[in-house]
Amino acid sequence: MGSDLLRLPAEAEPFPVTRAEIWEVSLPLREPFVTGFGQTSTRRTVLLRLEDAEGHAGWGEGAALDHPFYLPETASSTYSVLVEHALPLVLEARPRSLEGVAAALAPIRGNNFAKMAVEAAYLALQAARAGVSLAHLLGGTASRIPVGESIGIKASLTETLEEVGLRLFEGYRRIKLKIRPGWDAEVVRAVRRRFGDIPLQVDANASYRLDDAARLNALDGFGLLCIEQPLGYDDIDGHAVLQRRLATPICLDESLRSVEQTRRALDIGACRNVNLKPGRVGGIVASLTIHDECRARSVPLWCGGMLESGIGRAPNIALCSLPGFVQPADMSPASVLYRDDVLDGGYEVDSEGFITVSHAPGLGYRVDDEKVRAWATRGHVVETRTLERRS
Ligand code: OSB
Ligand code: MG
Repeated sequence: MGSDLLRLPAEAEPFPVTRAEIWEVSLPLREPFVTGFGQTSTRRTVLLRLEDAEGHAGWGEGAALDHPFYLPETASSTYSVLVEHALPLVLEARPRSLEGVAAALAPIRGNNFAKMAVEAAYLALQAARAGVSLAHLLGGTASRIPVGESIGIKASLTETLEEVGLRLFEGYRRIKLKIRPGWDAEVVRAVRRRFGDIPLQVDANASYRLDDAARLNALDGFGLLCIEQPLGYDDIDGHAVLQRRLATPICLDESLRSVEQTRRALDIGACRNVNLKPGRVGGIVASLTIHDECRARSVPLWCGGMLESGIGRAPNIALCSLPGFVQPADMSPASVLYRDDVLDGGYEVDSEGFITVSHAPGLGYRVDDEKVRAWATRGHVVETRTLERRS
């Protein structure tokens, strides 16, 4: 299991956690994010903080959305699974490695965002203890990663063109337009007319049916990098049929929730391009395996986003420094999505459209604990030394 790139010591100390905090926080989204699955207007997310006896801390995020319209998991289900199952399992198993954490969580079916929170917090804690960065632990090599913007469905073409123009001016290296039946060829045509041959792709978030193939064929003439998740969230086979009828590469997002599903989709030609979200596939170990698989097959791989807080984006940026990530990531900084972030400082996108990979130890960014507490809608603390629990 896992990748030979991982630089964690194979036999570290058994799970060195003396205190764990789970927080559900409500982030101040600047504007509702509209997609083929509907509108996301509030952004609760779940944060996990693991602390060791020396006071080192590691943060992770379980970035399911507030609602079950993207995938079945929600912020609420992630919170309960973490409190009731995921955290107790790792505290009981006391794994000594990231692979051990993944193995301890394996009895939990699905609930991938909750698993990612635990793996990410564990990795950040180990990085803090070793005084190294997440990118170093993962064996990343790139010092900066290219970024694209994912632009939600707007009230008008004018608003869309304004936002595309702004992001291109700021340096973003690729534009992704959210589409759905009725908001597709027209918006793509308008963007091509105004901005010419820019790197452009679309994301349908499972809002089409195979019967709409003609409608999707209309997009073939625009030279798109890919069409992301046109069909049902669970429909790998349908995408294989559709891909044979489309010239544009299909990229899967919702349908790839495990290593096995990713292999199957690639084996049967359901996609030619992979959007990897570590939370969607159940963690960092699964992400490393998918990375290696895509690299071995020369499949273009890129990192998607879940409108995470900076805590959730940090391990994703570190992963993007691995050589298999060849296309820009959906990784707009918190300053674009939120009025404020739980990170103190965080990261920005430079004028050439890159994020500099953090080489600071641990998570790589300073978490503002006061903001976490101020935005918390609920929390759960476990002190493992005394086994005292309170809610
Ligand atoms: O389909 O890629 C998606 C956000 C939430 C849920 C699903 C998706 C998205 C995005 C936003 O496209 C990308 C980002 O986090 O910046
Ligand atoms: Mg998507």
